[in-house]
Amino acid sequence: MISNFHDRRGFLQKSVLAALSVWAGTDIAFADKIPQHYVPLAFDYDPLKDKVAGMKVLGDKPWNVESPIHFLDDAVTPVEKMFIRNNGLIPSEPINPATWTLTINGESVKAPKTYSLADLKKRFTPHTYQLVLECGGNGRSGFEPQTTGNPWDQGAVSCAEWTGVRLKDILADVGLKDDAVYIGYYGKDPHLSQDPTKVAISRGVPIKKALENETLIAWAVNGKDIPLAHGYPLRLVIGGWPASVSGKWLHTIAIRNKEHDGAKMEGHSYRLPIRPVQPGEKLAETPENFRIIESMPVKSLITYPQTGAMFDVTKSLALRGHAWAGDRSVAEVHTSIDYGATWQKANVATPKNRLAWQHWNANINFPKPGYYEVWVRATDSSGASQPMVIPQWNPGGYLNNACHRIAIKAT
Ligand SMILES: Nc1nc2c(c(=O)[nH]1)N[C@H]1C(S)=C(S)[C@@H](COP(=O)(O)O)O[C@H]1N2
Ligand SMILES: [Mo]
Repeated sequence: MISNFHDRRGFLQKSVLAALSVWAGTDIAFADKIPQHYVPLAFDYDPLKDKVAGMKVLGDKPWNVESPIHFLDDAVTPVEKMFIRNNGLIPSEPINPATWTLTINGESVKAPKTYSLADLKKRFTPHTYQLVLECGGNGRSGFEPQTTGNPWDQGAVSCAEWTGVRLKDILADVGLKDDAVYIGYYGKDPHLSQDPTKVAISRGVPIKKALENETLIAWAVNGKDIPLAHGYPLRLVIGGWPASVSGKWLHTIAIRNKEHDGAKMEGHSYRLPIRPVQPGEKLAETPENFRIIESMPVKSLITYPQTGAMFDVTKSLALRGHAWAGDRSVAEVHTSIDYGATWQKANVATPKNRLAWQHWNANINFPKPGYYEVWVRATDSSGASQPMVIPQWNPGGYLNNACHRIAIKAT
């Protein structure tokens, strides 16, 4: 394998030079002088160009960007407000959807098979679903002591409308062996080190989750091409589980006869200790001590009003937001304005489809002017509800689903 930009000796590939001159609309002067491994500015993609102003940038190597919570007020998250989570570099190679392929291989396929993007669109029935993608580390900044990993607040979540074909339809066409237990994805994003022998991330799910109707191989989001930062031209989309299983820039899915062992499947990556640990405790990172995170826990957000809002105490205040619960649905949402002493039941809408978030709203009256906090707490279809405070500390800082709170002032 060679780097996606330079050839084995480190020179810019001819195809890259060709794309560069198309971009520039002219010849590239001194093309032979472009230093080895240098990325021309024309390819220095800035994902913030495709975002609304005010997104929170956690870092640009790799690019990690989250939404302030009040940006998540839309019923369906617009791509301009979707968080970005990258483990490696955004592919800088000019991507040609006409030559892009998806290969299904691995120990548990009868024979490997490769599809062009056009094949996928032509040969299988497209489906559209609203799917919650939430980073397993969303809320990590709430843990004490801080863990390694991006210190997300609560904005590493989205629910957009994805269009593609069902992975199960493709796998039925490929033909699986009886011993298939897991899938693993591979994307085109280079490792941060640019070392072509290293993989930034390659995760997967058990075959049962992979074969659900809502597991899509998607080429569109909210009716348009997927933006480059979110996996153009093809990605896996698996709702309800840590979004790290939704591989971007997808080119291969391996069907495995054992748990997938790609990058970020090991150690404490996207895993929880099997027993409660003390905050800060160091636990040997062996498979016996950790289990892989599967369905995400129940959670809710107040997306309107935003914290800091002022309102007229003589009128009731219309609150709203979303709630979701991994593979389950949300049964109830409650709000409190008295620090959890009493709770009022909110209205909860049914989801657009399985694995979509559910909208809730409540009209609340406030007894007198003053400072208030509004807390929200959702309960899932199994009766589990969100903790009031930070849940069990864990070495990766995953699954903080503590109740969301806003501070507002009645005048
Ligand atoms: N190829 C590839 N796929 C990837 C990642 C990545 O770094 N490379 N990051 C994963 C993680 S950890 C998350 S949370 C989601 C984020 O999806 P988004 O950037 O479209 O919001 O993509 C997942 N898929
Ligand atoms: Mo993530």
